[in-house]
Amino acid sequence: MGKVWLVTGASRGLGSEIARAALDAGETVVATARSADAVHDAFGGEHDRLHAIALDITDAEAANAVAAETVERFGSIDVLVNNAGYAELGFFETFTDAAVRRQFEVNLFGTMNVARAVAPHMRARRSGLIVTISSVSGLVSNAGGAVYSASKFAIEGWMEGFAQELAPLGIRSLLVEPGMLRTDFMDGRSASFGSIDIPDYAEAVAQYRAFVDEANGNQPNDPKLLAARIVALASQDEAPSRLVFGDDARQWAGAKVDQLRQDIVRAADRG
Ligand code: NJP
Repeated sequence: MGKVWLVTGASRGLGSEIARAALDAGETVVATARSADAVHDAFGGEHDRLHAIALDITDAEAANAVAAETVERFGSIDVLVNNAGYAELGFFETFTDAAVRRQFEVNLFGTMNVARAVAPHMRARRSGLIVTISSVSGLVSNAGGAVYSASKFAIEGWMEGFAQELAPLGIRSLLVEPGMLRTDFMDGRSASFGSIDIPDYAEAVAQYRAFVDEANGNQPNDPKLLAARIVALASQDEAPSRLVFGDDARQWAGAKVDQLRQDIVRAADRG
């Protein structure tokens, strides 16, 4: 038996591609989403080394139960892929407080729930890899992405520190910052949009919605390629701790780094 992978958000998009790539590499995969049937549908039914379990990542007890069941059945969790997430898209003031909290409940606290459930099992074996699907929006924010970016910046800050706490215990971390991937991410099946009309933003919001509609289904990056990279990196002993994926992501992240460097130098010049 190869390694044991636990993947969240494996019913669609990047998560299902990662699960598929891991299966193709001979690994055992516990694939989760809010409905186990949705996972089975994504894989066209049963597969020897695929085990579908329902997990809403906002349910901490369910996350503990899935981690315990995985270890009991397969002996370990070697790779956790904390992938499940979605986007609240639109201008900040067009969101209710409840929508902003929902974004954090899933993207940040849900992701923490799963890490908290899995880390004790990895610590006990002094080994494991936690792959966290962040976003280039965890490094760079733009008009229309403030709420989503806030949740992904939070993931970056949390995971950057947590990774240093885990490293001495033999557990590695890979933070993944993709650019735009061709998944359901921008589709009404996944994304939510701000619901409050504010005339001051009306024109800019309409332009932003047109950009999202245009981009939906035409994103430049193939999730299969990213999934293959993640599976390849997981098999290396000296894998990098970050993967900025896609020309768009590398360009945005590079511009942000340049801007930060300039800001730091300018601030120093002013004493
Ligand atoms: O999106 P999509 P992606 N509990 O919508 C699951 C990040 N990212 O594959 O609805 C458990 O095709 C959902 O399952 P379900 C992004 O932020 C993307 O692109 O239950 N699962 C489905 O399997 C996210 O972290 C882009 O059937 C929950 C999956 O999440 C990751 O990539 C760019 C759930 C979403 O599939 C995967 O998103 C970027 C919950 N509460 C980062 N809520 C991009 N696509 O452009 C949702 O930089 N799911």
